[in-house]
Amino acid sequence: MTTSSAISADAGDLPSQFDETIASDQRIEPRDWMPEGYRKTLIRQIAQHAHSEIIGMQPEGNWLTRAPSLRRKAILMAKVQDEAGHGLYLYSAAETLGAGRADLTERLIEGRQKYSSIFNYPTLTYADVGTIGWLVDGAAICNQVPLCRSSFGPYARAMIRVCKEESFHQRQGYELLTTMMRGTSEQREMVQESVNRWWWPALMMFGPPDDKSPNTEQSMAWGIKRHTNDELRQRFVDMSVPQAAALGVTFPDPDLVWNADRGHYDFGDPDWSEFMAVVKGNGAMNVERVERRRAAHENGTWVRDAAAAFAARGQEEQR
Ligand code: BYC
Repeated sequence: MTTSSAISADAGDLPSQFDETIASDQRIEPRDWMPEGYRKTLIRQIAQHAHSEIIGMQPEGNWLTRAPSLRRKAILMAKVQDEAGHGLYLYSAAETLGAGRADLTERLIEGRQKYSSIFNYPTLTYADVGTIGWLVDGAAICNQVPLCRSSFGPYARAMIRVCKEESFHQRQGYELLTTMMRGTSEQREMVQESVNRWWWPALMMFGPPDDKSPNTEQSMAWGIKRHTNDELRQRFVDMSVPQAAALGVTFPDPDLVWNADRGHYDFGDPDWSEFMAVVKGNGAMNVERVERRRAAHENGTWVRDAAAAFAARGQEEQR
């Protein structure tokens, strides 16, 4: 739905039009006036999200050459390619706000823009492919389904397609782990060990606690975010506990217990000092992830140059 026609405010009063659009839960589109802070916040979040999708190809890509069967390899290859597509939808959404993709990529490889903390952990066993699908993509869905109702049109529309694909990713991860849990005792131990490593980092994906989240209040007021970090983290825990029971694994949290009064699971606090260290670049894989992205970007220079020359020649011929 477009915004301008639905708004009755005086055409000259652009800030009021913007406020009314947000208040009436309509979408802001790229051609609409928007406050500079709104535009900057969106570029920050969308770019960070796009970078996460692209960097997120690396941990799973690590297992492409060692997948245990042709079927598993084909599934994993399709999933990793999907992540590249998600990055492209998101960079395109950022471009509608005036942010160039080349510039955003430079910012990523110079360490001036962030990507999700989760991708700075290593994938040590093949079970990690399943655990990433189940918990990491599961957390991503929990976080991203509400973003389908984000106030900025291009971002919300990109999220609809991303979420559909993420749901498939989550199911393939859960199916992989289910298969391993029906296997040998070594395979079951491998799954449990993997879940133990990924549980806390998955909880950190939702960002710092609400009282330490500088951006949440304004982003909620603008309808960019629809829920706080803690609300979504709680939703994820509540959703994951019965799935873990069905799978036959446990989470490494002694404080995880059903609270009948709240109607939710209580759970322990992630190690926020570890989160801060990873976000600042000191996680196990930060340097390697960014270096690999830089090398891929540099190795692709000739492709971009060739594509630009081809497009220029096409334009020349049309004159
Ligand atoms: N990692 O005020 P806050 C995926 C930063 S893709 C790193 O709460 P906000 C997948 C935050 O940016 C997963 N940094 O911020 C892909 C801010 O720093 P700046 C990515 C984090 O934006 C491939 C500061 O901490 N998903 O799942 O209101 C394969 C304070 O935080 C993190 C998205 O990007 C973190 N975990 O809320 C498989 C979803 N958390 O920028 C799977 C869209 C926080 O002020 N993004 N920071 O310097 C969002 O929903 C929000 O940006 C967040 C953070 C909830 C992540």
